Amino acid sequence: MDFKKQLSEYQNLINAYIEERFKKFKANEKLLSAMKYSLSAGGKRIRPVLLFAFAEAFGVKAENVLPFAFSLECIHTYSLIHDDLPAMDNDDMRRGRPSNHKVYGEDFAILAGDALLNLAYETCLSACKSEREVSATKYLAECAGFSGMISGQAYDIEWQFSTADEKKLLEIDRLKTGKLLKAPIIMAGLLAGVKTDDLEAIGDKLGVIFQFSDDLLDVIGDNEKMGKTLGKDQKEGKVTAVTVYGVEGVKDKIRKLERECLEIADKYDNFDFIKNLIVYVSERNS
Ligand code: GRG
Repeated sequence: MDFKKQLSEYQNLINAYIEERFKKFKANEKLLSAMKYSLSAGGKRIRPVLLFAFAEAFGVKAENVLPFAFSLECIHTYSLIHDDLPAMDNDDMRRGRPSNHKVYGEDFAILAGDALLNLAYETCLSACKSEREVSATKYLAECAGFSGMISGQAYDIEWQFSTADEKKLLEIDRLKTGKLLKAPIIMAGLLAGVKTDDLEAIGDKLGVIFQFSDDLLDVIGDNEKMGKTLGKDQKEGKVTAVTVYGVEGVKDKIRKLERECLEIADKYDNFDFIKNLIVYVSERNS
């Protein structure tokens, strides 16, 4: 199937699942509305798509990993809601709309994030049928938790305005963005009972590509396509891949990592969609 068509099929699959789940929830109306506001605001759904793509390449149907895809998107969305808060990155726009706290207030934005995080694990645990699902859930918790994404956010807050330092930059990126990007790839392997160093390598490299592209797009991207305020990192003097390597330097690094990922993917006969996805992530403009 054509790449764009398959991509939108995967995006539609997760979007429909989100809609279905929310129809059944009963809770405080404003809280549910705040949760749904951010979760349904669009977004590329790259983490669910990565999970579907790798799971299907290993013979597990996308439909069968939906609860895990949903949980990844819930955790990602909670991190964006909390990251946009005035106490964190203080962003007014996200996914092309006013940030959660701008619409629902800081109190409900915090609660919506907390609720999405809990919903993620509730969903994973309800889908645990064997040791495979338990391992995937545990892996997700490690990636999102105190030694993963949250640690990355903590280092980012501590180091963001220190002098441009490649080692610190790579550590922030590996944890803050990389962990949740790598999670679906390894989770797909765990759910399918496949473990290879190749998945680790693609996951690590794709995480760096993703954050470097984000830093690049903050400088050369289009506000409308990105759906958030650009140029903020530079204006605030934040250390990013662009301050460390320069615009052309970052582009070179992304191209090199993209080639390395494609070389690994080439070893597998049925990785055509995955190869296109690697190119899509590496050359994205939103
Ligand atoms: C608050 C615990 C906590 C963590 C926040 C991920 C994160 C940590 C903050 C987000 C800051 C940020 C913009 C990071 C750059 C990479 C990134 C995660 C971009 C947004 O992800 P996309 O491009 O967004 O997948 P969409 O909207 O397409 O889902």
